[in-house]
Amino acid sequence: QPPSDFVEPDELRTSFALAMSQMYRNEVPLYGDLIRIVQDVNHSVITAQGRDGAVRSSAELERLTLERHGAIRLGTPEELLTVKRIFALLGMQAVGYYDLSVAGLPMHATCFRPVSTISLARNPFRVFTTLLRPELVQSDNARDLALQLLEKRQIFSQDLLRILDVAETQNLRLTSDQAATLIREALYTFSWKPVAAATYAEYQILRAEHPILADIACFNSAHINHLTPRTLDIGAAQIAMQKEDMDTKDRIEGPPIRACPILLRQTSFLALEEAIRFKTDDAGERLTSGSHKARFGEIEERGAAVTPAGRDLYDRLFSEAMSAARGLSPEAADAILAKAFQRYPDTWKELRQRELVYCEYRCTGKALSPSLESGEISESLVERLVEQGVLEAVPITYEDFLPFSAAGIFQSNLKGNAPKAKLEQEVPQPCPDLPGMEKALGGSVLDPDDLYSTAQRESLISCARKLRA
Ligand code: OOG
Ligand code: NI
Repeated sequence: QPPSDFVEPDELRTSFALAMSQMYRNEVPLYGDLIRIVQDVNHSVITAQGRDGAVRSSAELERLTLERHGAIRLGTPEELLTVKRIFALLGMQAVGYYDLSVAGLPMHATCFRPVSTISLARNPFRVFTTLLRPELVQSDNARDLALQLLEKRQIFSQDLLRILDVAETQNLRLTSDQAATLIREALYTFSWKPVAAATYAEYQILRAEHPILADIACFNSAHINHLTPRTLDIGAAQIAMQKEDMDTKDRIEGPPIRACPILLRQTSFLALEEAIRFKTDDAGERLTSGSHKARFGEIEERGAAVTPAGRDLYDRLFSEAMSAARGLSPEAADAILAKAFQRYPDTWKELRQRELVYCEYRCTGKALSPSLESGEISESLVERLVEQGVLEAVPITYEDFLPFSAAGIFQSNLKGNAPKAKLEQEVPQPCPDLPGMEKALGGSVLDPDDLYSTAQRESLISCARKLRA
């Protein structure tokens, strides 16, 4: 094959994300409503902000319109390895480690996403991918049953496995025919199965232990459980969701409203109760009707990526506010959070000067002024150039997730579903296992901070080159 016949990974990722969005819209019509709401809100924000707002070019608008993240929950290291091979073909790698034991969940996660500035600008499609940690399941009986069910299932088709092998002999590239097969077969893995792979009795044993355990182990797929569009105003989008009678979460996760948005804020509508048929015995000849809750709708607003110092300050203020808010109403919690975050600088200039956020620097075209040499020494050179309008500092978008927000989203979907004693009385002991995740992945997860600081540094190097020329 001449190289030009191969589909570029960035292009394949966009085709895949569009196909997944179409599939999810067919499966969950409320998702279509969510997309409409978010697009209306975004349109109003862009119109109100004009040319100096969050979206300044048609490329930025295209990224925003395409932008989604999804989530899947996997049962075994073998499943994770195959999923990693699928995402590699779409130009997505494992970035970051999320310990969900902080929320009493027997699982940990990573995110598959593109990593280069260019690929992110084209389509930042990401998939939050959780992996079961059987060692954290308390009941021996439930753990053994879950592992037995997982051992028996095959969530990947033979055609999918074949195309992965082919791609790997073609330097991770596919022709357009092969790409179509990959998309079709991979979507099958991520689709909803209305007939469970477990008997109703098995399902109930796992669900009594933990609803997430039943979701992970009882189906012959790693169904996508939400697909999240990005909004420019999550407050307005949440109000619009409520106007359409969507059963929304009672608080927005993440930082409070700020003049300079950082990290991410998320909210969701709660998981739907969906009809499922279960086997009554292992032979599976007779089926019985039941239901299952897994799929929900989520929206998010993304702000600037923060440096380790910025993240430290965020974590400190956040956990301080959340312990003070324990047991209070959502409104009271939000007020406490807003008050705590008065101590988080909220102008881009101060955020930059205190090195709390990452920025991409661009040359504006304005020449260096002769006074440069005699300027204030106390300010950094870069900051002076920004002040003089020679450089423009554009905050880098946060492309990752927050473990406590993820935990909050999980918990909101378990409400009234899990035995209360398990969720509220036990104080979860955080027990991260990054080496375990990396062993399952057969490689390391990338550090998000390395990616952001490299993007910032490279933008400065390229500005320096232009200014010297
Ligand atoms: C994932 C929940 C976390 C997010 O955006 O942090 C999440 C799941 O329920 O599988 O959606
Ligand atoms: Ni999500």
